[in-house]
Amino acid sequence: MTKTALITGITGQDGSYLAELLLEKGYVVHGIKRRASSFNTQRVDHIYVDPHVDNARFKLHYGDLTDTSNLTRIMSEVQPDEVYNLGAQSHVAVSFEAPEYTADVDGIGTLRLLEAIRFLGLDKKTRFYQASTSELYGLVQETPQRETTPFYPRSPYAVAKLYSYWMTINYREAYGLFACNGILFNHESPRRGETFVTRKITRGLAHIAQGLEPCLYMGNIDSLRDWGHAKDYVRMQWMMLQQDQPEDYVIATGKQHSVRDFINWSAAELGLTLEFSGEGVDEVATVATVTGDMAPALKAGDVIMRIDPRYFRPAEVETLLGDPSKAKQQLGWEPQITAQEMCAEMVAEDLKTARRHAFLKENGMDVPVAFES
Ligand code: NDP
Ligand code: GDR
Repeated sequence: MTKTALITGITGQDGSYLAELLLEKGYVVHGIKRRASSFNTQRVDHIYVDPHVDNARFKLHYGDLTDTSNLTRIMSEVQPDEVYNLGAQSHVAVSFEAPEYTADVDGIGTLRLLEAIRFLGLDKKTRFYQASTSELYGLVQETPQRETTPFYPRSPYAVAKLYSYWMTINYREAYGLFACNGILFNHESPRRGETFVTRKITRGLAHIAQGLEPCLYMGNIDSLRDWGHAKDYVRMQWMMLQQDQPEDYVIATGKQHSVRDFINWSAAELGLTLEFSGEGVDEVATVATVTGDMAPALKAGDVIMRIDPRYFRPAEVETLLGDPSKAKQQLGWEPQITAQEMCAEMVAEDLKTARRHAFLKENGMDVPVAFES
């Protein structure tokens, strides 16, 4: 029987990969997109189906996680077998700037969906996936972090997500809802938002290599993360909802790297070696050698990274490392793509765009401005 899924956050990184996966599996996929003053569906445009086509299996609805009646109406119309709650104000640094909005979307938004399922009497039919996060561990209490590790959130984002984590469990225990938390560690891809650290680096260095930007300004480059590929992680989101019993799972690679490592890998993909010198806010990265033709704008001695304290966070999560043993043992899930392979893919994609922009610039045409991130 054809299954129907509803995805919040379908226009985001994970939403777009998950929609692809579910369409491949024969699902009818409904997604909630926000109204914006300009187009915001770039990540799903390639799977968009004209609504005038008969039996279209992909449908977008205008909506917002802050709007209870809208969510309830969509849920009632769609009658989903599976709900994937991926929508969120997902930027940790921004959550310090907009804590109340973040709480509303990332915390109460989840409650609104859970209540809609209950209110509509869908609790026996609809399975629910909550996008929980390694940010719950924050100031880590145990390494590596697993499903039983105590939480210590360090940002308004993480505190809001903690509320959603417990609400998901509460609806499971109180109403027997099939509801799961995926506690996902950082995952990236060429579709990653431009202001998250990995994409900021791959996009920034590709632009610098092509002479489109002078320098990358970074925050805490000693921060340690367990980075995986979003494609691997959305597979696990689906797998969690196919089990006999709802449970929560850590999804991670079990390997940790620094932001500095990621800068070095990205540089290497562009044929560059770097030297780091100076300390703290005075640290810089200078080009040591250039090989190949990927960085025509650079020569040895160019400074391509500086520290800008504006990118330090009021409370930082210094280190995260996940233990995905439960996912491996119970579901047979293992990541297929390493962090370094993912970095190579991201640089290659960003270099293509940067080369296109460099060509336009050389020929006197307008190049999209890279706003600060
Ligand atoms: P993105 O930031 O790429 O996507 C977030 C999505 O949520 C976008 O579609 C966005 O819409 C939508 N959204 C934002 N605010 C609202 C709102 N008020 N109402 C409805 N939709 C909204 O995130 P990712 O794809 O990377 O992450 C998916 C989920 O997983 C998020 O909940 C995130 O917090 C969580 N997570 C992510 C991890 C990661 O490393 N990527 C790790 C752990 C958890 P728009 O396109 O219009 O902005
Ligand atoms: P994170 O991801 O906060 O872990 O949240 P992000 O890529 O933003 O930061 C990772 C680490 O890099 C450090 N950093 C910088 N970060 C950004 N964005 N910009 C910089 O210039 C910079 N310099 C250093 C950060 O301080 C941090 O330590 C992501 C999001 O996807 C969340 O939604 C998700 O829940 C978690 O991953 C798991």
